[in-house]
Amino acid sequence: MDGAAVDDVVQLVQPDGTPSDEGRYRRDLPPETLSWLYEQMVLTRELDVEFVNLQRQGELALYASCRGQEAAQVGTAACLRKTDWLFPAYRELGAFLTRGITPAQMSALWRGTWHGGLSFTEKCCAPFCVQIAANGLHAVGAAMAAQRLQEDSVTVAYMGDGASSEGDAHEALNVAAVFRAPCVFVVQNNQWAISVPATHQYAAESLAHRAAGYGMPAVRVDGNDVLACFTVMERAVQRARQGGGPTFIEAMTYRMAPHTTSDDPTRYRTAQDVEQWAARDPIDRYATYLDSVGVLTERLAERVAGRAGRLRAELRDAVVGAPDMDIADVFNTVYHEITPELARQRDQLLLELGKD
Ligand SMILES: Cc1ncc(C[n+]2csc(CCOP(=O)(O)OP(=O)(O)O)c2C)c(N)n1
Ligand SMILES: [Mg+2]
Repeated sequence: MDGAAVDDVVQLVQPDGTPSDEGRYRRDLPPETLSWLYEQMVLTRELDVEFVNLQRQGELALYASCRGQEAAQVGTAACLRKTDWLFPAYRELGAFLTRGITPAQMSALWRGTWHGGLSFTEKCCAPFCVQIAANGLHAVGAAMAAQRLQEDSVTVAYMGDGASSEGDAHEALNVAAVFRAPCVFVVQNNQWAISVPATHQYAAESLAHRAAGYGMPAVRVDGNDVLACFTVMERAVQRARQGGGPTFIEAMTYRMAPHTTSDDPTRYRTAQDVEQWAARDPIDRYATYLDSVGVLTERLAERVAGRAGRLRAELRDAVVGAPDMDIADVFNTVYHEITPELARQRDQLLLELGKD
């Protein structure tokens, strides 16, 4: 990618909130965009806290927190067009929110009242993909479809460091590069795949170094620096839109929370490790920077706090007391038209449940 050397990690704002001397990606964004990025990150953090609370109160079956990854997710989703397609995994709350997916839509999967987030497609976002790396293939397929239809939309595959070791990731990356698919791979290297450290995922110098083998440009970015994520992504998206093919972005970040609410990370990582990353918090850093450039006013902080409160309440209202799903939908929505075998299984279950 122009100007980027895979050995560098692109950073525009340092952990203490002061600008870095990075010249290749520097970009003057208008104050509205700067404050919008801040708002999206804070809303993501607040909503994430509410999700965890709801799970702890027994209202959700499970939840996978994105705490610490707000910049990587918001920054990469914020520079897209509404017609560009997102192919998330399961931890992309910041990307979902930036795309306009509602708390009610996001929460239904975690509560088990609806599956996969089929309604996300109205916003050009694929449903959650828990099968790690499978969404990479979907993203490349969709990108190739756009290419053949001569649309200029771009697709984005979100993956983790762990997902990048899967066979599906290899196939997706290879096919994307060979056919110059307009797809950007955003690999959030959050240092962990459940309890497996990222260092066990690659023998290369970094995940991004692998891209050379596919013939694909790669860039490593500070995933806790929202401005760096935004500008690196903007350039990759532009390249894909202009027919230049895919890009591999490795966003260096950290999963601050447990893998999911069922996990206990104290069994495999040290408090010191977590503290070191806490000092690089993406929101604190950006707030310091915004303050120094006069964008973080009291008015903005109040507006964001007000919105956060309303969004948390919206999530809670959508979750608490939500009716159970119609179990027949598990079968009815597999294909456009249900097959005779699935219909037989559905009817048998309904009979057993006394719901026929
Ligand atoms: C194909 C497949 N194999 C195994 C799993 C079990 N699993 C769920 S999450 C996970 C780790 C994923 O780590 P990473 O890709 O780094 O994403 P992160 O959870 O860190 O966001 C695994 C192995 C799965 N969901 N899908
Ligand atoms: Mg990971």
